[in-house]
Amino acid sequence: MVFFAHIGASQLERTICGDTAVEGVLATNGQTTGILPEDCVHSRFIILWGTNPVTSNQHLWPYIQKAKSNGATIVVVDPFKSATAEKVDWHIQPSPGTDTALALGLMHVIFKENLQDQDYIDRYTVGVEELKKHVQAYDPEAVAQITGLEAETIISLAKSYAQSSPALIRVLIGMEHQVNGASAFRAVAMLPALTGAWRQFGGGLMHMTYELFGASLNWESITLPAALANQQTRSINMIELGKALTSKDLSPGIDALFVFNSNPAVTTPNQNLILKGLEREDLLTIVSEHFITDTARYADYVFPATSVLENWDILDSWGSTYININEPAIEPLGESKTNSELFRLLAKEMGFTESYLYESDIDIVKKTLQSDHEYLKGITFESLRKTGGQRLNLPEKWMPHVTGNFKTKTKKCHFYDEDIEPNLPTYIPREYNEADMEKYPLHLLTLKTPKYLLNSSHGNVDHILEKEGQPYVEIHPKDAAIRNIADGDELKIFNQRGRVFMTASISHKVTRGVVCMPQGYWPSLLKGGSSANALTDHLLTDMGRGGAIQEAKVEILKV
Ligand SMILES: Nc1nc2c(c(=O)[nH]1)N[C@H]1C(S)=C(S)[C@@H](COP(=O)(O)OP(=O)(O)OC[C@H]3O[C@@H](n4cnc5c(=O)[nH]c(N)nc54)[C@H](O)[C@@H]3O)O[C@H]1N2
Ligand SMILES: Nc1nc2c(c(=O)[nH]1)N[C@H]1C(S)=C(S)[C@@H](COP(=O)(O)OP(=O)(O)OC[C@H]3O[C@@H](n4cnc5c(=O)[nH]c(N)nc54)[C@H](O)[C@@H]3O)O[C@H]1N2
Ligand SMILES: [Mo]
Repeated sequence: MVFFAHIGASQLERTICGDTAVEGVLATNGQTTGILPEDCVHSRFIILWGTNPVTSNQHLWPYIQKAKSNGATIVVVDPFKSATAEKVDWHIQPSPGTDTALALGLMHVIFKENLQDQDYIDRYTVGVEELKKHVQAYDPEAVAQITGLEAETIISLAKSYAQSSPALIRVLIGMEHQVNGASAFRAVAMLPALTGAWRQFGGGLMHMTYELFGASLNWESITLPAALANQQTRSINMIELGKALTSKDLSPGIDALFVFNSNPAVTTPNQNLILKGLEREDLLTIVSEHFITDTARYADYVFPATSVLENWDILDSWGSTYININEPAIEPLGESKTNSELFRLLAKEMGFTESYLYESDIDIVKKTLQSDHEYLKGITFESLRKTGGQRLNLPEKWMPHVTGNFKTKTKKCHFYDEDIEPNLPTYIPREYNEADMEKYPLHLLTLKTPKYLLNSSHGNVDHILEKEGQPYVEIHPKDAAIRNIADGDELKIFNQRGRVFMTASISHKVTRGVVCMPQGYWPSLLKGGSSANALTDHLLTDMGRGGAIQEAKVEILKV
């Protein structure tokens, strides 16, 4: 990053993952660090809201199972019957992108049944009267219309949640890839304050833990020097890469693209527009990679990158409280270089002399750990080399909001915020024109369901693809019947942006009007040369400038 700042390159808004979710939770709580993963074993009612830990958060799942064996009821709220939804007590399957309405509907019932914790609300929250008024419009019947759920389900979920203790809601990022993704997180994050769930150990919201590392590691030593940080350079949003590479309006246009740690030809929405951009003869494309990915195929230069076996690194976490050191097991093979070594070599070739361009990886690791913060007490470069990884030195019982202590400007939980538009989370669906809705009536989810892929990583490894098996598009029996589709038929799934060929799996994993296909497959390895993101759009979310990737509409034909 220092190297790119030094040469004055455009900045990248790296918002494809987490920013929308975080923005929503921050609006309500001012911080995302709620309940810690291990502490969910104390919960008696757990809602896994738009997250699929059996596949995507495997280190959390054993704790959820422990909670279950301790007597907890486990609920999943997900428009798709994920691997997790198949294993829990209660799967609630709303239409995609309707969680804001569902959360407000639960609040409606909680107020109506007088199940709120008035004392907690009075002491530690802002705007309850506005919220009460606002949720009047979200009665169970209205919310049933929006979400496709039964009104009874909404009432029953609200009562079970509010009457269980400790009650935990686990969110990660799943529902952020919708146009109103941040509003959904903002609304869901209000529930534990409304019911006072934060008062109990194991009750509240579980989201991210990265703030613990943000507070304790020595970031100052490795951030940009002030002179560079204050430079005025434009930002390009990574969601809009295709648009940025092909736009005639961008001035100056993009002449060179440097890709590392990412495979946008597979993972970024509007795949065909990205490929069109990558095909430009006048674009200099440089990729640092382990493999010739579908992005690297378009590169003018490919540089071999080291793997985790060959480089020093320090690993903080999104979801755990452990800090780990990565020590190279072997010397870099062949000509492979760590990302930072590649930038140092480029800086040298370019004749730059600033010392900040030349810090070694091990120095960066050591400096990051130089901190007097109490969370890092007993954690040093030497101790990490011995242990490999250590838990942050956190207080015995982590109960962040037992007595309020929110990190908002008022130090209270914000049901209402005069500085955010709208002032209360509001269900605002995307409006489609009628002609498009007729042409592309099915809502497409493109999900990280493959068991052995990590996003697009490993998507080129034969034995992994073999274990993964054939990719299927899930379609509801009624949607299949009206299209004369039988199980196992070859299908073309298409919209304005592209088409993907995949085999039909007729199932109740999706509700009527929703279809689902796996994300992660490389387009070059699928029939027709397109994969899931050929159908998604580079539309941005309501807050946080993330991507509304799961907002795609498609039609399906038998081929
Ligand atoms: N095995 C494996 N593990 C991974 C990854 C991987 O690729 N493979 N990727 C890693 C990454 S980068 C991340 S960010 C995490 C993500 O982990 P999660 O937060 O679990 O997110 P996703 O897997 O994207 O989606 C989780 C669920 O959200 C649901 N969902 C989609 N739209 C909505 C909606 O509008 N409302 C609701 N309620 N639910 C919705 C989907 O159907 C899906 O089942 O996983 C990480 N772990
Ligand atoms: N349709 C759809 N699209 C999605 C999602 C979805 O659910 N649906 N999920 C989104 C999410 S949450 C995320 S996080 C993104 C992830 O998208 P990406 O960030 O593009 O993640 P990967 O596909 O894992 O690509 C990482 C690449 O970096 C390479 N790599 C690994 N280590 C190194 C290294 O040390 N140096 C260098 N130079 N390269 C290295 C790997 O070989 C791999 O090719 O995808 C997003 N895209
Ligand atoms: Mo992600």
